[in-house]
Amino acid sequence: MRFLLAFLLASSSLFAQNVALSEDFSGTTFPPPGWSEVRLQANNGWKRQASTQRAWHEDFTGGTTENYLISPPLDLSNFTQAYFHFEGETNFATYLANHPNSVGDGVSNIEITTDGGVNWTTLWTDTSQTSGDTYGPTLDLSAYAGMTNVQVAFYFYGTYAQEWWVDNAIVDDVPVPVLATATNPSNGHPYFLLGQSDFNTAQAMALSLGGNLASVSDSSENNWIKSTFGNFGGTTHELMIGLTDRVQEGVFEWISGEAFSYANWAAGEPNNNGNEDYVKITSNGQWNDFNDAGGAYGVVEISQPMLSSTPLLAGQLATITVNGLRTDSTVVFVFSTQGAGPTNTPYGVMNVDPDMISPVFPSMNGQFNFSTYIPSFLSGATLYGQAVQFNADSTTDLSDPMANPIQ
Ligand SMILES: [Ca+2]
Ligand SMILES: [Ca+2]
Ligand SMILES: [Ca+2]
Ligand SMILES: [Ca+2]
Repeated sequence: MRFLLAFLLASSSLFAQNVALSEDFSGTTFPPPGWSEVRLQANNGWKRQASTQRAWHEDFTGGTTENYLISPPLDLSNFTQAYFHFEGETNFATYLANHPNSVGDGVSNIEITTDGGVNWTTLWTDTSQTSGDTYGPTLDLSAYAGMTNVQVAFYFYGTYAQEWWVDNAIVDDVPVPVLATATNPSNGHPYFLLGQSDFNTAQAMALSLGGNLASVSDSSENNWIKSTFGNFGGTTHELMIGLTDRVQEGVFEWISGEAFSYANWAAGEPNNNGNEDYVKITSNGQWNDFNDAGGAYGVVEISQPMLSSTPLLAGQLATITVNGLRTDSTVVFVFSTQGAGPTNTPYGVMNVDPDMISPVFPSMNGQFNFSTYIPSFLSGATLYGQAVQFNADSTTDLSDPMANPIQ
């Protein structure tokens, strides 16, 4: 059975992620445009620390200080779920009121309002035990999805107080944010830096982006990842890669399935100290196995294009998406309802029995998608498909074949 897919609409976007707020405090204006500060007690206040490019509330010994650093009003009306991510560091933790050895009355909160600051709800409070603690929590704002005029704030209170740095305040609709993206010129692969999370959360996000946590196959790739993402935002980050020995202790495997050969362990590592089954690139580029309970910055690598579709319903529109495309490539799709192939085509041996080859589309920013009408007479058939990426260096990459039922 032959049919033509009608290419009704082609569009591209870098992420499926919707972002309502993204502030890295790299601009010299403070508070940043749209942000505001409310000083309930006149003493001291929020400022920007230029050396670390973060928002900063110093400790203060001259009395009581109480200040809100407040985001612009956020429109979450198109969100069905929402999350607030930020990064923080606490100094003088014993001045927090809830510290077990507290010597102060300090409070550091994340608070939220929907009425311009008349009423605030506390979402998170700083429970740091140790000075110099860094953390990267994700707070579920899904109760506020669908609303407008949502504002989040960093609230600081204290007398002889703690010191607090905050950075990378993001409101989006994914449980771990994408902080940065870059393409490695030596292999053409797109990479993404994720916010802090455990391994499984980061890998789930990697899959949704069309890739895996990164597989590092040589020193060139290791050095590129370290130099590209290791100092993101002006602060040093250790980077979680896709290597784990959680299946069998001491047997490390790439989560992508690539063969494990290259390694760059630091002296004495991996030591499985306690139980360490995940791996991060440390500040000098060498690797350490670690326990992911505290979260880490994951690095995602997209090694080949991935083809997917929304549910295929006869007589309705469906959206077909290719993720993981190089920015220098063009792409074609081959489709069939006749079988899985293999078949020789002008584009190589395809795992479809082709009766339709799409026009050549440019790939843009790693992802390409289009909508197509599924004729009603195809109900019960299977749509076989595969994408071919043509790279500027004359190489080609085939996506995994798709075989999706038409309902
Ligand atoms: Ca920053
Ligand atoms: Ca790789
Ligand atoms: Ca281990
Ligand atoms: Ca270790």
